[in-house]
Amino acid sequence: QKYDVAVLGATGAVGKTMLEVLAQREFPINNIYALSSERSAGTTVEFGRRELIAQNVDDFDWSQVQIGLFSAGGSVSEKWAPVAAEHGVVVIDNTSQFRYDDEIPLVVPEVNADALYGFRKRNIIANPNCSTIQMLVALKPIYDAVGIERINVATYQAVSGSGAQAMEELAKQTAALLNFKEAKAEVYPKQIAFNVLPHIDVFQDNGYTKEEMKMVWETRKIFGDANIQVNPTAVRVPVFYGHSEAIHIETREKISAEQARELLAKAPGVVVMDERANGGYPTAVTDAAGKDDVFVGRIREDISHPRGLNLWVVSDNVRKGAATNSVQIAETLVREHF
Ligand code: 2RA
Repeated sequence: QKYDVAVLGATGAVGKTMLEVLAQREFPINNIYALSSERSAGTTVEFGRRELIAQNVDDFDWSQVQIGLFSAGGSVSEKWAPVAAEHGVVVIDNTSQFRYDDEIPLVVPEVNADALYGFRKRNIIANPNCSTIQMLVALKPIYDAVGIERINVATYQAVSGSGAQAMEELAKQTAALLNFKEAKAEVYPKQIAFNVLPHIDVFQDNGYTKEEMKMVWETRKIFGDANIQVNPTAVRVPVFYGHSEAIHIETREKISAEQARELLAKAPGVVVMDERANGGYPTAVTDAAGKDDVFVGRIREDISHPRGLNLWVVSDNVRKGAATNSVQIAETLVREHF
């Protein structure tokens, strides 16, 4: 069977990648519609070897499609996801708009595909935040084997997570500085080139940022564990594609680095790169960018805690962190639920 699919936000970094991944993975598509705001309507986007013209979502007839992949900002999803859902469209939403709604599944197929059984309640499925996705793909096998009580994580997040203007800012600042000119900070509050900013999304009353709290809220919902303790620090780094994470967990039962390595090597969606030698670890630029896997290295027992384990986790934030996870949800749906 083939499906009629719409991508809303088709001219943005994630939307373009959704189209790229749908084509690359040969998702069974009958008709494909690229949807955008009025401002971006008319823009040409690629779908495999085809070119699509982005249509204004305001004029779109949702009865034409069965699946909608959304990534055009929370307010756009808030407006159009219920409209599409009422037409029977299954919406897979990459924004944070619906993630914390108890009636809406928040899904990483390798981690909690069973949560999809509830999707018909609202016909909306939420795609988790990129920094949560890669962390939980890596932690799932360990969580199932020995339980996890606490997660400390520091993230090193690429500027593509902020969108095209942020990528342009990094490039412009870098060029300016290399030419002994002043680096102007407009997208970010401070210079990002050759610098790191401990600030992603808005500050909360507890001193954490919303990006950090998303990792707490989403980990608990996806693992179905209201008691797991999560302590993130989310940092923006001068990298274009690929988020990196230094993860320190406290497990319920002791697990050795070797046991963890063996579990991870068999885990779906995980690639272990863990040699204690030069280059024996994954990095965003050399290994993760452009790929769909979650790469894990620097696996070692925590010398400061009897049941502690440390991991270094890297993944392409636009692909597995957004577009590919969304397409994998759609693949799981058509394979098992439609
Ligand atoms: C970021 N995870 O990296 C957020 C949203 N994509 O900016």
